[in-house]
Amino acid sequence: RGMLYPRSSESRSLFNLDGMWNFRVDASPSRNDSFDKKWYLQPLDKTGSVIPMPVPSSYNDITQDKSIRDFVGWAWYDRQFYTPATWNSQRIVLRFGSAHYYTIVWVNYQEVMRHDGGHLPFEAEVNSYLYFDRVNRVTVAVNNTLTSTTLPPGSITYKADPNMYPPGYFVQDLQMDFFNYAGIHRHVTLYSTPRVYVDDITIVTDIFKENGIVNYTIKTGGPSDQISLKVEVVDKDEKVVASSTKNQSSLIVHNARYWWPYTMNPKMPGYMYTLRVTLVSVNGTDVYRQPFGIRTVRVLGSKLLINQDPFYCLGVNKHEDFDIRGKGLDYALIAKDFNLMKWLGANCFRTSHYPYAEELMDQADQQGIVVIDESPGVGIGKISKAATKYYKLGKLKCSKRSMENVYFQECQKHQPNKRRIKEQVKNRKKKVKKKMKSEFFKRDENFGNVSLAHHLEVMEELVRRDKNRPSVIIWSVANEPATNKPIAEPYFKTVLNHVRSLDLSRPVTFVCNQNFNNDVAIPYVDIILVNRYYGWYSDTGHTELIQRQLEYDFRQWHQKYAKPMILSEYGADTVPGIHRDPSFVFSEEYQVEFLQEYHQALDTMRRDFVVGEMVWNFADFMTAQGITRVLGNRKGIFTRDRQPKMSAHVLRSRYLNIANNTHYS
Ligand code: E9O
Repeated sequence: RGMLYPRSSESRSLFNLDGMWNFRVDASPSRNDSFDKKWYLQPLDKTGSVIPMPVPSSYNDITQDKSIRDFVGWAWYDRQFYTPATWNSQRIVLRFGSAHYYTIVWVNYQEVMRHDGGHLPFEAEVNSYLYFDRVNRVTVAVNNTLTSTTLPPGSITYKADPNMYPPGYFVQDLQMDFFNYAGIHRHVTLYSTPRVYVDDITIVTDIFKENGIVNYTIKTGGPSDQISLKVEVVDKDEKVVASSTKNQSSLIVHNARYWWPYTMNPKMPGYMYTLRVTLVSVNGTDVYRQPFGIRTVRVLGSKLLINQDPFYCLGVNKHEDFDIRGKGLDYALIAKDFNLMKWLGANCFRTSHYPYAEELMDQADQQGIVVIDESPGVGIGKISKAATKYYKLGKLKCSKRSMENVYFQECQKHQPNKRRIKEQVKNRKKKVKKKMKSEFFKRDENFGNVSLAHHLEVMEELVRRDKNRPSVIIWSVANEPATNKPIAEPYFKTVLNHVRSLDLSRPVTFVCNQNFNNDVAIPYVDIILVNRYYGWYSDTGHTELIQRQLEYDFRQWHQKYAKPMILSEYGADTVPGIHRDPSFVFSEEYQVEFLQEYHQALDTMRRDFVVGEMVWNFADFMTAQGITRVLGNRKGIFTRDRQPKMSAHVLRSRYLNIANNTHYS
């Protein structure tokens, strides 16, 4: 089945179910009362007291109730609606743009679908559940619990100590550095199509001299009537420039306008054609208009080429994150962020660390901004640094401090006895070793068959949704997985190759924060994306080391793999308004100096094998509560409310300067 974006046409109508829904969480100790008591068989307000909840929005920051903000478990929504009587003879589909994460949907108290995973759309035909002569009710239960087999993965820890915690007390541990916003995050749409309909369209383009080649495949759905097709490529002036009557063909567009990132073609960026598909059957006519662009992406040697020209990514990493609505779709925010990206001179963003709203992706297509499209595979198998180090060294150095401790304790009790001290140190080492070892293998379930199967499914859903977008130039299957573990190799080989089997027209990768000599999955990527934090998480404060360390690191990667590279993250937490000269961590001066050191290093490699740089992060964003995060992650070059820090001006002059001095053929 396809997952075309719902678009109105002469044969299709849309009816938006956004608005205020009834809402209530199941906070019962078992988190399962709602199912035991069958809330889905009655109006939600009959099960207890409900509150109004906006859709789309995360529910977390809407109320004054901490237990809703931090809720883990089933959240329930319902609302009523009427089905237009004129749709009676049509096929009617109920579609969710996304809900986080596991969702069950009922229409008129009958289950119509389930979906596993946030960030991606799901839909079902609902004709047989709908009334046309009275009111309908849609009920949604959505569960945000993250476990070892969800994407993103997480874990639930029960607190056993009865002196410290009440019975059944548990916490949700995250393996990601952003707030676990939940709810119905995107549009809920009821739409109609004819009974025989256009189900899916796949378009892959190529270029040959001044011509565009449009390879397409169309799938139809519904009763297998005799059908006839008309497939037309329509340009921006509504002119038909190529056409066919086949469900699969290769069309030539003479003198095609290529789709370009706006930095490569400021006069005509993001040129989009439409594939107009007209399906005629005895059941009526369906018309669907699929936007697309004519362009190619290729990795050649150490270069990344768009339409055969080298592309340098002047990028930002983003989040779907804003005050009050959390991860809820917000058109004003989308427009503002694209204006800020243009102001900055950015030509690329990564959908860190999950697929973004289709309405946002549309803007990337139309405005000529390139996208690295990432799955929700963030923090897979994530383990502590110490555990990694232990595994790598195969032995454990007992710290001087703990030796001193043993010695000190010994002295208290007896005359210092060398043999006994040695024994004690040995025992201590053994204990720590055991703990470290169990720590290292702790998250291995993230690489198990259940996780793998789900990851493959998610990649299928992502590719199905975004395959026709010219802006998407790279698929990223994960962020910072524990690819220093041997168990990660078969897992990532399978995921990466699976994506290639779905789409051969784009490079495939994951975003890596491991070392050039211990990463087991990098051999399977087309382009190497590395996150680095020299001068922040290591050698904190020592900006003078950044150039040396980054250059050494990147040259090693390149020597070993000879693939193009992107610095996919680098950044420093910065509190706006804090100034220090000389620079000091968290000050605006530090962020500026930090970025500039990275830029100097990048400039020695960017004409060579480095094909892009992406600052972490575009804007400050919310995280879980923790002692290293003061109201969230502050590595934004913009504040959470989208005002520039000093660093934004610095990055802007760099990006504009590079874009203006890069000449494309
Ligand atoms: C992922 C992103 O979601 N990368 C993180 C970002 C951060 O600001 C986070 O928000 O923390 C950086 C990971 C860096 C790990 C470096 C460990 C080095 C220890 C010496």
